[in-house]
Amino acid sequence: MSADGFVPGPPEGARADWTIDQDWGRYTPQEHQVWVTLYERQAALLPGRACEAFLSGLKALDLHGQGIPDFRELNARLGALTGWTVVAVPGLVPDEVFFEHLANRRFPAGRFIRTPEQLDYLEEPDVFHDVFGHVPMLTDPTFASYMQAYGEGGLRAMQLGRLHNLARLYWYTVEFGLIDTPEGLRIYGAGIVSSCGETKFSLEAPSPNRIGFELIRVMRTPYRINDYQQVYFVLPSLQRLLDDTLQDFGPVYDRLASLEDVPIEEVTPGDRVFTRGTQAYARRRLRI
Ligand code: HBI
Ligand code: FE
Repeated sequence: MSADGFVPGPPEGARADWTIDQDWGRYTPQEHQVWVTLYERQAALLPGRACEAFLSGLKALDLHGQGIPDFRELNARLGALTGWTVVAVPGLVPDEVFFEHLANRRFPAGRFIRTPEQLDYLEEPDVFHDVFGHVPMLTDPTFASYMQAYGEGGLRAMQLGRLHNLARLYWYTVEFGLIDTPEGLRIYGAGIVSSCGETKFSLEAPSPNRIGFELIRVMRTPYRINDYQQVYFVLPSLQRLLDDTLQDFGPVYDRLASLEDVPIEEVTPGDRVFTRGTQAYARRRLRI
């Protein structure tokens, strides 16, 4: 519930948990074509850039370029692998509803798909961002457990008034996370793998900082939602993310209470620096 405990009711036609039927038969050929266009663009870019877990998840789920997946088929494969299922929702759902689904291994995916005019950016997560971006990683048992732990933690963070810190953890891992591998940095964040421009920018641009993942450091770092990131945090392994999240967050929140936020473009003395960025892109875009 939000600060005053109020959770808005579901929109017209949605169930109490905000889910709707995907009703796959109702998608038009034009909508399927948008998926094909986006899929083919990303499928050409991601080998050598996305991490192994993402690429093998894409294959295991048989997510292909023929059109928007039917969640019934998708869930038969995904459910057999890690017990996760994808549920259709009209769009963003209240935090509490979102966490409740994650805690029960249900991933809420927007049913709608962006228009051809919105290929490169859209405000709200659509079925391509959610299913192509988020779902392949849910085939990895470690990441699947992290996402459920995150949901459980989210409900607790709301009660403790620490949601803004936990949302940063989600943002800098689930949405925009990088992982270190013997072959170099690779992408696992959904916001990156579903974006043509940011797939290249996150790994190759000299502008952003790339800093080793550290839980408190991430939770102290604000983010901007409508442009490429100024900092990317790099995991040593997916196991590290799960291990750090399975601890009791009480002491974490206590430590955060005594620490200031870290300015988004800053590199701090304790950081493990992979790239000290120029911030030239951000300066140009934000005129900072
Ligand atoms: N709802 N459908 C949907 N998808 C999201 O990714 C989502 C959400 N509601 C809240 C939310 N994400 C963020 O506040 C997370 O940080 C919790
Ligand atoms: Fe997302």
